Amino acid sequence: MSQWHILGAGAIGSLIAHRMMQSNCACTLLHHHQSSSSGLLLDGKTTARLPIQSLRALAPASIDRLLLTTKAGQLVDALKLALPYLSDDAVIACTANGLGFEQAFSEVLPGRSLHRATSTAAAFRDHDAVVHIVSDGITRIGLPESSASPPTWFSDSLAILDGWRWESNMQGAIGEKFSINCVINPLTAQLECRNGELLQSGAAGPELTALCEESEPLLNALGLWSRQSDLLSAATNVCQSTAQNQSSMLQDRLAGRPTEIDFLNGELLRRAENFEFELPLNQALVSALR
Ligand code: KPL
Repeated sequence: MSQWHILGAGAIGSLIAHRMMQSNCACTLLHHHQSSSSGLLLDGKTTARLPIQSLRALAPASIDRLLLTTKAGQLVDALKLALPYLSDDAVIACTANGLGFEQAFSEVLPGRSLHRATSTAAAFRDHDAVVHIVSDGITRIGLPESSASPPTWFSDSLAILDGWRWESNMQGAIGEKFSINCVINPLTAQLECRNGELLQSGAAGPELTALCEESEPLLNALGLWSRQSDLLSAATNVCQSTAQNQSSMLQDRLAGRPTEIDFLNGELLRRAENFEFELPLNQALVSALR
């Protein structure tokens, strides 16, 4: 079994590295800082110390499997830093939310595939940089441009982890996650509320209802939201099942980090240019959160 290298020691990267290490799945958590260090992680009542190696300490061409766990905005820069350490046929995957970085990826690595992973895992990093695991959720990984069956590198490593599934319709999974993230994340970031606070007496509140009504026709036209159920019911279900969570965009905003708005509603507005939809709520959210 070859080794996974996880680049990005934030909440999701630390969670995945921790689970791999617990499952004896060979893995190294990396950051791009000069020297190696360690991070603290709270898994229920158990505290773990995670070794974090410096990317620069690796030998050239020594990465066979790279999982980029940075946010969308840092993904291409992280990939560029990792380039000298990638073997010729390295598998590359990322967990970032959103769309719109595919072109930049292809410019850095022409002709190579970027596997995508979408996750319902919830974890956050507190003010003291301690990562807290809230839930492992389900993580689907696959190749957007093909419906290939699980490759060996999935079956012999990631498949061992609880909640990891190979997704043969990754394009659909990305569109679904993108649509949900476009309606929940910016509202929670703007209103500074937990996901459950977008609901009123268990049903969708006015902001969530209005944003779903505005966005769904465009998401449908773009082929991104193709589920039978309407977007509002699906978003309401996610808010119910993740009621206590702070969305990733709210976490970024509260921590003063750049948000993923450009890769969510910003990208939606870019893709809307050929259509005639009125999108005032999306426009206002992008201006407020950019
Ligand atoms: O994916 C999420 C995120 O916060 O990015 C949701 C589904 C909204 C859960 O918080």
